[in-house]
Amino acid sequence: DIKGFVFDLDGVITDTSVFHSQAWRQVAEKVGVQWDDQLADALKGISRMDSLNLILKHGHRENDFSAAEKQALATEKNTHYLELVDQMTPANLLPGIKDFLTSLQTAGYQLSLASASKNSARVLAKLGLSAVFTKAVDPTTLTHGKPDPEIFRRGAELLNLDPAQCIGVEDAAAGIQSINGAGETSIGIGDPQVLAAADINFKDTAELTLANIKARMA
Ligand code: G16
Ligand code: MG
Repeated sequence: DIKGFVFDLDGVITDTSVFHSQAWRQVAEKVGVQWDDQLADALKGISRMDSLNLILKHGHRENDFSAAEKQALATEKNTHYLELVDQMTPANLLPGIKDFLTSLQTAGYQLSLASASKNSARVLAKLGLSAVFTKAVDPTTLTHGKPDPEIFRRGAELLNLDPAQCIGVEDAAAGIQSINGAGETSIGIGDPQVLAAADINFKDTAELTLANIKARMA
């Protein structure tokens, strides 16, 4: 029986992926790496430094920067990203998310957060969700990021639940892989072709309701 939900943040609860992309694009173009949608998709759910490495590789510039230079580029991205985050309000919640979270709490499900973002506490506060997600995996304590199962396994542990008792919700292919590897039921939000590995697919967050989930699990 399902007793808990482990949520990704960016792209599921709010669309910070647009802000991440905007901030990364500026850095990519500054170092002469051409931006495209496929690159933007590949960065979803990936840690900050892994994202930078992927961008540099995409432009065949992976050997052109020292560790210190890379750190400076990552910091520059984050500064720009936080300027965008600080303009967020509860209006930035994706469609249906507020009602879905309330319905889960009312039905007695436990909730935790499995976001790769070091800024998730700040984003949650902006969205008015700090009290809803009192349990969040600290990404700085992870050995491996998504697609490794560690982060979603830890999300279940925070709830004192077995992974089989949890549903993980994700918008990124790397995240679905992490949920599946952890042994949880995976819900993919977005393009079902990109998220073909998910147990259940919804095209957007408006479809995310307990009734729809139960219908798909039956
Ligand atoms: C998110 C985003 C990623 C981002 C990562 C790290 O993961 O999807 O694109 O690179 O967080 O973010 P930060 O630079 O804020 O630490 P998730 O797991 O919430 O989708
Ligand atoms: Mg995400």
